[in-house]
Order: sequence, then structure tokens, then C-alpha cells
Amino acid sequence: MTIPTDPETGEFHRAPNRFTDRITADGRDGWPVEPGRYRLVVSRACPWASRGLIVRRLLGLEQVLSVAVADPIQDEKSWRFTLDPGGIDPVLGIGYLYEAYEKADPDYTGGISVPAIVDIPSGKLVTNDYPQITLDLATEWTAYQRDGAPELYPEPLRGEIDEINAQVYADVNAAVYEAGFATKQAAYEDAYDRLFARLDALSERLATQRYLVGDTITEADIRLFTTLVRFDAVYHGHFKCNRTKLTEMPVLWAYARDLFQTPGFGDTVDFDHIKRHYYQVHEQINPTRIVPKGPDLSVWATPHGRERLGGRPFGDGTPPPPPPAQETLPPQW
Ligand SMILES: N[C@@H](CCC(=O)N[C@@H](CS)C(=O)NCC(=O)O)C(=O)O
Repeated sequence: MTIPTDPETGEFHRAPNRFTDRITADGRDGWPVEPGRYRLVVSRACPWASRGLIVRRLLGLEQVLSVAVADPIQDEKSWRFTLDPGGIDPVLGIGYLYEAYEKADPDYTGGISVPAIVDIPSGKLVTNDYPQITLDLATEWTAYQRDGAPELYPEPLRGEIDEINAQVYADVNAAVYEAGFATKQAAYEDAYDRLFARLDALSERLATQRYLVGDTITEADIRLFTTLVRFDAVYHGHFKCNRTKLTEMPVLWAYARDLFQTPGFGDTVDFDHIKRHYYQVHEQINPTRIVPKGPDLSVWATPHGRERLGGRPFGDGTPPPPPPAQETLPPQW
């Protein structure tokens, strides 16, 4: 995989999203919400795609929006369905995600990224616009959410959630990649400094409140969680984000364990996919492709003590039941 960096500054810049149609209740982009019509394509390694997996679980959308899990190791043609029998996704009937991109736009030459939502009848990619995908699952798919589904993007809190999300995106979600992929010292140090300054500020905020915004789990927590859960396994070493491990930041570590142990979060996390993807795909920064054995993951199950802060994880709702059998992951440690 080639990592696009600016030759002058050594900075890594994330490519903009390309397919931005939305699946909505009123179908204004031509894609109405419809049970069984769409397939969410993810890699369990990918933090952006994992947001979708968590939201889908919390909202109980498993039966209406099926999921395809790509092999964590892309080849030169990108994401592929080599985990499925015969290397073919059983619902879409394709071996590579690029085939759905090609059906949507035969002239497309950009990156092939997850998460992606594909229209099953036509085989066309509908969207790879990851920030909008989870917001639409929360606000447009309400007719098909389970009884007791939480409100992940409550109207009165949207301004505050958007503000936190912007900070977390720039200085946490994207900054770890900018540190890891930088090819100049200054670019790396800038990303590193922004990352740890923001993590310190978030620690302060979360010292007295259980969740980032309001007193319930929201989209903001999901976006922070997907980076934190990868921190010690990947970002600390592979991306050189090594001022402190997550386990050495007491507030964030307790916060991350609290979420991990909440149904819908930890049960989506596949540390094997996470580690193999990062260490084996980014050959520029890990030419031997050796995957570290550590760290000890069993610490994720230890008590977090955050209940004392109060909070109502699901608001007026309830936790989701366990995942469907075919989506249940093997023990992680
Ligand atoms: N689609 C987004 C974010 C999603 C993303 O970066 N996904 C990664 C996996 S973690 C991916 O699919 N990368 C392959 C590529 O973009 O070509 C973007 O363009 O920045």
C-alpha cells in the first residue's frame, strides 16, 4: 500500500471522500432506507469502519443491514473477501470491494476504502462517506431500530457533539495516522504534540463526567473509542505515539474499558485483525511485516470504576442483546 505524503513537508493528508450519496428515510438521493437492501462493507481493523459496526449493534440494525467483513490484509487491488468461502462475498457475489466502486462509476480511479455501503440489487457502491454513515444510521433508520435503541445523536446536543467530534477527528482520529505516516521529523512531532495535548484535555473533561457529551453514550464516544481501543496494540508502537500508553492515562483508560465492556463496543473488536492489518499492510514503516505478540489484552476486562460518575449509558433505552451467532468473535485473549 502506498501512503500519500507531501514531499515538501512530509505530512500525510487523508484523501477526501468520493461517494457522498445518503441513504435516507425520504430517499431524496435515490436511496431510501429499506430493510435487507444494503450491505455494510467493513474491515474490523479499520477505526472508521468500526464506528459503523458499533452503531449498528447499539441500534439493533443487524437484521436489516447485513455486514461483509473484508480480509484485514489488502492486496494490490485493495479490500477483498478472502475470509469467505471461495473468496467471494456470499451476498454481493464479488471478490473485491473495488467491483462495487466500478459499478457505481466505471471511470473512478481513487482509493477503495471502508466503510462502504453497497446497494445489493444493483451491486453499486452508494456511499463511502464514513462520518455521515453513522449519523444516518442514528437519525434516518429510526423506523428499523430495536426497541430500547439509544439516541446517539440527540438533537439538543448536536452542536456540542459536532464540536467535540471536530477536535477528536483532527487531534486524535487523524493525528495518529499523521504521526505514523509522516516522513519528516517536524510533521511527526506536530501530530504527536497535538495528539497528546488533546488526550490530556479529554482526560480532564472525562475525569468528572462518564461520557463526552451529556450523560449518555453518543456518537462522540464512539468516535473517540475506536482510536483508543487501537492505541496500545498499534498506535503506541507502529505509529510512534509513545509519550504514554493508554494504560498509563488513568482517566482515558478507565473510560475506554467502560465502553469496551458495554455491549455493542467490545464485542465488535477483533484485535487480531487490527494488529495484522497495521503491521502487515504498512510496509514502508514496518518492512519486516512482523506482528508484535503483545501487549497483554486481558487488561481490557479489568474493573473500571466509572459507575461512580453516574451517567445513563443508554439513556431511556437498554443495552443491546449479544451479537448474532455468525458475528460472534472468538475470545480475544
Ligand atoms: N474513506 C475515508 C476513511 C476510511 C479509511 O481511511 N479507511 C481505510 C482503512 S482504515 C481504507 O480503506 N484505506 C484504503 C484507501 O483509502 O485506499 C477516507 O477517504 O479518508
